[in-house]
Amino acid sequence: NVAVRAKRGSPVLGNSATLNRAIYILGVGNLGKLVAHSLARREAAAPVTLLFHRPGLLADWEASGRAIKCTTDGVVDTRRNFSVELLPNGYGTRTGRESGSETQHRPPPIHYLVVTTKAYSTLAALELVKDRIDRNSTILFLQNGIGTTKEVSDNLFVVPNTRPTYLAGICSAGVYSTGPFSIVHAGRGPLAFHPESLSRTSYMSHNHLMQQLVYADALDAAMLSPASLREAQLRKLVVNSIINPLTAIFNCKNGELFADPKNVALMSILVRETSAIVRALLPQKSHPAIMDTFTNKYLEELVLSVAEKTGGNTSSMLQDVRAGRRTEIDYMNGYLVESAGRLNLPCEHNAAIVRQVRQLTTV
Ligand code: KPL
Repeated sequence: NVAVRAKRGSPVLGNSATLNRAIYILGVGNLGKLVAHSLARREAAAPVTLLFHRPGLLADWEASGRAIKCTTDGVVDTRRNFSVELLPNGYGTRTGRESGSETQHRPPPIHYLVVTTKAYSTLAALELVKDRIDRNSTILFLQNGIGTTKEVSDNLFVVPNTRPTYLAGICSAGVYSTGPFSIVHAGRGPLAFHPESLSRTSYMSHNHLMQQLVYADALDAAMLSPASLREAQLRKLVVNSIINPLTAIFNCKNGELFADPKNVALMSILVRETSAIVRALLPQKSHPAIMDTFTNKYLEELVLSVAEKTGGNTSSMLQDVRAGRRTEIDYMNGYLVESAGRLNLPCEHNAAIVRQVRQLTTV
């Protein structure tokens, strides 16, 4: 693998102003909490600020003793070194009156941001902080599915040379919640990222966020080459586009899905259609060893093994359906259908899955 991993303990580059800049976390679900906690547990941790998009989170935060508790292999680790910020619906918090006129606090700029919201909330969430982000900022997108960075560029940071540096990332860690700010890190899984565009701040040696991520041991973070990241994203897309909607449709845990041979047969049909689409989305001239990881057989085995390893999980899509939330189907099978349309490839099965999942929710 072409992972470029910074050596543990190598000197942290950057001046003290850079090192004191906070890393903001937008989307404090399970993954957001894991990233925040992992960054905060380092000895020389960078300041971490949690961005709350609703007052209820602030109440939960207070009730949790203003701490994130993370349990790994039965060992509980509680961290309190966070700042929190409640995002208002527009910026400027009233602080008082001066000479009869109201003064406003300008919220600080955001240099480093990790976005762990649901894929479909990305735009709305980033809209709240976009005025604090500029071309010197770096945003790591860590979400299920594919398509959010394009959406953000098309709608928020429209002018290419004023855009922040985007890090496209994926994370396979298994995390579940045991309380509002209490998580269990149940399965270690790598966090892989790569800058989507090249700018000065895209280089690991210039980028404080990238360095902090790779130094956070619990994250197993590494920068991959663009091709390797794309391959990993597409493999994860195949897994998510099968396990997530099928568990939502059949209303079962991941480990129960393939106990029924009918579902195994359905999975094979979906893998056949999906693998043809993702193979066409792979970087051109992918190495034959990589192509071997996109065969129907390999992908079927991958789906079965993830379903088994995460057997006790309720998939994120089934959780969304049960909670009456919107699902991420548009960024999973929806992305496949859209790509197949462009590439002139068959996608009737994925299209049917998209329709079925949409019918499960009213939002
Ligand atoms: O990523 C997942 C999800 O639920 O979104 C899987 C791998 C299916 C584990 O539950």
